[in-house]
Amino acid sequence: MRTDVARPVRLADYRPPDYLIETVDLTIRLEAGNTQVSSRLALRPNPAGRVGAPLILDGDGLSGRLAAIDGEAPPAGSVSMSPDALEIAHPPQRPFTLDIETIVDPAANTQLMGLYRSGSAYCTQCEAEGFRRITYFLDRPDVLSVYTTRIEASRTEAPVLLGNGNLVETGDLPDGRHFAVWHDPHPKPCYLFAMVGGVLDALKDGFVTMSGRKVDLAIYVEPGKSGHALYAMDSLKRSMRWDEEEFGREYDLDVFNIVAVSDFNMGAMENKGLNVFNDKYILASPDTATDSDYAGIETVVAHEYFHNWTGNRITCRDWFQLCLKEGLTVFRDHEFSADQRSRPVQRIGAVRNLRAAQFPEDGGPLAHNVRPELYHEINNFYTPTVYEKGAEVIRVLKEFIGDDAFRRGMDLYFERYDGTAAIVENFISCFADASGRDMTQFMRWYSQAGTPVVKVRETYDAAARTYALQFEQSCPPTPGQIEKLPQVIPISLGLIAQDGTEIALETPAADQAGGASAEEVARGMFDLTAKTRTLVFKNVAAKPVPSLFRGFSAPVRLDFDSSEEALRLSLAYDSDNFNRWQAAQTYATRLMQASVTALRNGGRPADPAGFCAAMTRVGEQWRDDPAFASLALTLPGESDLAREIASDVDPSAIHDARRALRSALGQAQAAALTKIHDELSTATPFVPDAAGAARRALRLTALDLITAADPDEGGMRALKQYRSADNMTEMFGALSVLVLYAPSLRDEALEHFYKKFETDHLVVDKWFSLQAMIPEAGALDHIRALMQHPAFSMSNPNRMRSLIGTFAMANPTQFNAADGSGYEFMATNVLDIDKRNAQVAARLLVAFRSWKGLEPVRRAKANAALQRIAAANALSADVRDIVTRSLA
Ligand code: 0A1
Ligand code: ZN
Repeated sequence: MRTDVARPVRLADYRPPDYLIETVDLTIRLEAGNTQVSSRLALRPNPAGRVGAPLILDGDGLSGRLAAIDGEAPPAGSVSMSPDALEIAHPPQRPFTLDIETIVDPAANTQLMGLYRSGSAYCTQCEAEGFRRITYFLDRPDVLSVYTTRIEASRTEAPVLLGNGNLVETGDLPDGRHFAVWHDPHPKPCYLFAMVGGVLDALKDGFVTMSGRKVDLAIYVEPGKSGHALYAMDSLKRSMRWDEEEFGREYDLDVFNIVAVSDFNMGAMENKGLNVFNDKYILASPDTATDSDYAGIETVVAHEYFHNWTGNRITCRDWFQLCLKEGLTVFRDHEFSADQRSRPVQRIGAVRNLRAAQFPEDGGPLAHNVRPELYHEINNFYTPTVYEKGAEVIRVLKEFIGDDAFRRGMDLYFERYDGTAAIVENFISCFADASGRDMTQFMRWYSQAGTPVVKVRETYDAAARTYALQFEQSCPPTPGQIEKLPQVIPISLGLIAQDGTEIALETPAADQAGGASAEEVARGMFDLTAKTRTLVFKNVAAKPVPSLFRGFSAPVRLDFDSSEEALRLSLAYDSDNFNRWQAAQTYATRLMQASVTALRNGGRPADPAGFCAAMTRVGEQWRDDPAFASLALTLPGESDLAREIASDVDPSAIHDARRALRSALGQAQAAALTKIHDELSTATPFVPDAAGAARRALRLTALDLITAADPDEGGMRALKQYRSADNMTEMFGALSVLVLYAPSLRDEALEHFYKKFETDHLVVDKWFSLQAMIPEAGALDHIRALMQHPAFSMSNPNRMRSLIGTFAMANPTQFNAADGSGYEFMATNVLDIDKRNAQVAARLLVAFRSWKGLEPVRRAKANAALQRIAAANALSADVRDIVTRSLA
């Protein structure tokens, strides 16, 4: 294991490599405890590098030897070798070859980086720095090489042998062994290398590209499961078509293979022509996967496929540029999902996720720029900020310059930088050129951490019939960044009249006070670039209700004191569905915040009557848009509320406040909710499309609220639904209600569910995670008991995340138990897991990211748990980095 790297890596220190590697010829002889890797590298000095510099190849825990330089044994003393580096002090200053032999042990690789075993397969994971665990190499993304990979293995142990690129040769070897040779003609960095060998079944299909080329598609899965890959295959073909139609991007190899494995640190990996997936994002059938699992598969398959252009054809110069591929690719997968499903529903989901995962990061000790400038451990920068905020920044860019200039800029980017390792400035320069706009200020989105706040004040002048909106932006300090400068914030807005109609926007001309450009007015999109801006709207007959940041046009917090009446009007009439939903959320948040304060002072929850009345219309009109009704009727979560409260947070008061409002809403809407639950029960065959998912989501929302109001009635309905369900969405939804809110029915239901699905590991993960969420005092004891369950494993990332991760991230009252037991439990487990899998341990530790906002008693306990981790010996670089930054 690599332990703490004392020296941080800084963007400012970037230097081009001194040597380049043109071709890589690998022979990998697979054997569980003893895999031999022979690598022939064709190198040459880099004209942009230092002349005569030593050549230092990266390694990580390797053992092996340098067999030859230019085919000859290296002169004695010319080479030094350690597990972490191979150094040649005076390499030839002309093209030369190196032959390197290493031996690795895939069976003992518990970090799941480099070459490892998962189930019946050997597989690899090289991003970010895993290739150096296979062989010595210039393991940095700006060294692009053409790879040829020969894989040898026992035919029974690994009948399937896969590599990057196209298959060029296969054949038999003595002793029951065989081989396959793969060649990838596209130069790539080593983090995109992959190989797989194993006993796998395949689902095969084909795709004809826009220029008429035929591509063989295959998804490899554990034996017997190929029927569960149909939806992933369908998603892949739709992604390939969409990228052609929307971005003009065509696939560039004869084959595209996906392999699903059950041991994987992250979601999936975009290795060239050979994506490797956590099987959770591939395997689905109606009776084992929920609608949200299906949506996850569609998104992740698309994401990895889209990387072929944004990530692989154009890669990153260095890891500081990670958002160049990740933010852009998330933006592309969001757009894809919006086109495949419902745009507002997708947008609401993405914003919920941003607020739940990225806002807390940006508001706590782990805050960092979308493009960081320093890291100790790059694995810890695969964050919601780089991914989700990175995607929002692309959306801001598109709004700022408009759709046409955005598309022209993308075309320019592909044209100029194809085949290169680029930086964010390269990317942005294409949009500057395409739009003619100065992007200097826009770049602050990459260099300033923290969530900007936009404060808005309104003034209506009845006599002048004018309505003014005054905007003021600010950004809170974040670690190492106290002063912030104004950013480019596009504000999409509309005005709603008291009768619910949309008011046509009219402003003075751009050069007058309160004015705006004709283009801004036409688009309803106004740029806030200075610290403040005032917009004046003319011919406004009566005070309107503003609809601000429609579609969440910028990743900011809005600070605007709208009246309850305005929120009701917006909820009922806003032409922007996102803001209709937002109105319900804002309304509920305010009420619950008032309740939290009251409850902590020994009082009673705030009066919910106005809110409940406003929601009546939503409940009654569910047929118009079941997806919207379901989203609007779902109250903000406990962590949403904690984030809004931000300091002196008391998770148990938050839980009680939310429970009170859920139950009041359930009571007020009882009639409509039971109607919804009854009417939507008519069994329709399960189709995992947006319309079906919306109906099922609404039915579950109704069941949840019915249960909140009347646990007996809810429990009865849930039991009936559980028994009659013909798909996992309805079954697991019902089970969730039974487990979380009907203690007397819980055990029997859990036992039944486990028996029914014990052979399906993805369903068993759900079973563990549901129990980790029980918001009751005994939760932790129950979790400890579950860790002794035969199906639990401390080596499978999904299993650890389903039980331990869910507890920390989705059981706020118990993780934050006032006695500190939840924190201590996490500390113990993080330390234990860190010995085997540093990445998983570090990610679990991120659960403490908001500890500084807790009320004093919990805060002290969380601090103690973090200090205990920090004091431990032999921490991985991953955990050391997170714990140090968390405590700073
Ligand atoms: N590039 C992948 C994410 C990824 C990163 C690191 C990994 O190592 C364990 C695995 C996957 C993506 O964005 O999908
Ligand atoms: Zn990605």
